[in-house]
Amino acid sequence: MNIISADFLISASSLSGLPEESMPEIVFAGRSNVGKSSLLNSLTLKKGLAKTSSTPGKTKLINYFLVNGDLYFVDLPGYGYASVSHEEKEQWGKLLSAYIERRRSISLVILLIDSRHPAMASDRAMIEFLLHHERPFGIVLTKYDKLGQKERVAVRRSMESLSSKAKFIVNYSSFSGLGRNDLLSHIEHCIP
Ligand SMILES: Nc1nc2c(ncn2[C@@H]2O[C@H](COP(=O)(O)OP(=O)(O)OP(=O)(O)O)[C@@H](O)[C@H]2O)c(=O)[nH]1
Ligand SMILES: [Mg+2]
Repeated sequence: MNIISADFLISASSLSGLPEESMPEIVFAGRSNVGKSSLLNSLTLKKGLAKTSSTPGKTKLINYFLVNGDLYFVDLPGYGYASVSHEEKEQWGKLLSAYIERRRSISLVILLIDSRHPAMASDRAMIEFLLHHERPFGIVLTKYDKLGQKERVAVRRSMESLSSKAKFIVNYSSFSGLGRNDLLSHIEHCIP
């Protein structure tokens, strides 16, 4: 698919603040600081579209972007961020799970996993959650530009067990654009 337009639509802090379920949604989920907002900017070729930061916990709300006038990209706050309070974590965990469980218009969840730390417990829990709720998901291995040759082999190996469960696994770098075309074509195939 080509992205012709991408514009910020709305930020929501609860399910009641979400837009009507009138368009397919592509959701970007993953641990805090994994590169969700950067990936959104790189996919849309719009640098400042989603706010990014080297400090984890930058995205705090569910952010909707209208793409090509007929679908939503949804940027989620990250999970697994150590420095927030227990209550905040619990509150966000509830919102995240309720969103993924109940939102019927989700066409695809793109789960971002840091290619340098591929088998973290919180990511595995997220995969179990998606499988349990029968949500179609694909995996993007982020920050691939940071990997050396040995790490590339290691990450491929640790992803092998998931390759039958995920719709796709894409190696990605928001800095170089590696994986961009690949991911866009996967997204296109998941839009009803
Ligand atoms: N080397 C490299 N760094 C990246 C890449 N993508 C993101 N980063 C860096 O990782 C940090 C976090 O990026 P964000 O896009 O803000 O991450 P996020 O997942 O949206 O984070 P939260 O909103 O806090 O959950 C920033 O310092 C980015 O510059 C990448 O492909 N390569
Ligand atoms: Mg973010």
